[in-house]
Amino acid sequence: MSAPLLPGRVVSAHGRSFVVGTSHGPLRCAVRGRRADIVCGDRVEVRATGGGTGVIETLTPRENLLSRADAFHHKAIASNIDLLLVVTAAEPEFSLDLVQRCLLAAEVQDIAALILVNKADLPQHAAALARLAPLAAIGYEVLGVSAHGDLSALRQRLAGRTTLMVGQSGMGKSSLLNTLVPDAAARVADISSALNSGRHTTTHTALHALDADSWLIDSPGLQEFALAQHSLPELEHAFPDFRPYLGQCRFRNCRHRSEPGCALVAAEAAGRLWPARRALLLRLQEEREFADRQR
Ligand SMILES: Nc1nc2c(ncn2[C@@H]2O[C@H](COP(=O)(O)OP(=O)(O)OP(=O)(O)O)[C@@H](O)[C@H]2O)c(=O)[nH]1
Ligand SMILES: [Mg+2]
Ligand SMILES: [Zn+2]
Repeated sequence: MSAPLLPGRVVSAHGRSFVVGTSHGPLRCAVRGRRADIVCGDRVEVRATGGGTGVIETLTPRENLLSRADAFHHKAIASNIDLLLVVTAAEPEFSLDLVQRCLLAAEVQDIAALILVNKADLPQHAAALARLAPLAAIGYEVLGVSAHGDLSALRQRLAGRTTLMVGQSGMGKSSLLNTLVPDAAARVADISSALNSGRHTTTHTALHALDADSWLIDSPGLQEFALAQHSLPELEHAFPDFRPYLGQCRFRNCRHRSEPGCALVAAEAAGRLWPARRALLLRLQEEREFADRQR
């Protein structure tokens, strides 16, 4: 007689080898059949096969899946996310383009997002906050923290949820994890060695339990975040600041470049939109159109 099915949550996924957290502890699992698209955060049912191993038998339908895709590759990051933490810091310098792309990815999946500005202890912290002011004005929440300081405000936001941290290398995601989950033992490299070697400290996405019903997922540093899997209307609607103007352009198929009667161009000219937003939309359009030409 085979062992009963155990509910579990995918802690990490390396190729076709998975670690699944269960009430019986973590199990190193293979997956039944040919499917290998299981990702960190997935809820699954496993059958224990002894010696700390098991087989993933079923995948529970996902609430959402955060992913990125360019013309050639689709990369799933994690699933069943309640909150996306976009982690930035005073140094090294962060890319506003990348921050916005992370926010758009969350928006497309209807996942709440919070921008963290880590390293509040550094003198350049105020300047980092100032760079994010246009996003705060759009309505995104920005929270300053120090991974080595008081994280109670952040802890409150994580309670009862699954939170995914994303961001560039060196922003302090793993440091935050280590403070919040002291036994996470995430490797935190000295920043200079991490940057000089051109390698990222964190090499795999992994889920950690904060308590019985709160989870925190750390992910490797991002250098780019392509959104070419999304249609142009999906991308436009992922800009909350554009929504009052969408459908108001003279031409139904307006690309918001230099068409007459473009509502976005007009709003921008009137100072009601941050110009970096439409510039980003145009880059995303080009990337999507490039991807379409490869198909
Ligand atoms: N001063 C200061 N340094 C910090 C803080 N948080 C992290 N650091 C330092 O920043 C460097 C990078 O931290 P990590 O936690 O490895 O950054 P990461 O975002 O996980 O980087 P990747 O894994 O490469 O994506 C380390 O040297 C940390 O000690 C902070 O709040 N203040
Ligand atoms: Mg890390
Ligand atoms: Zn337009």
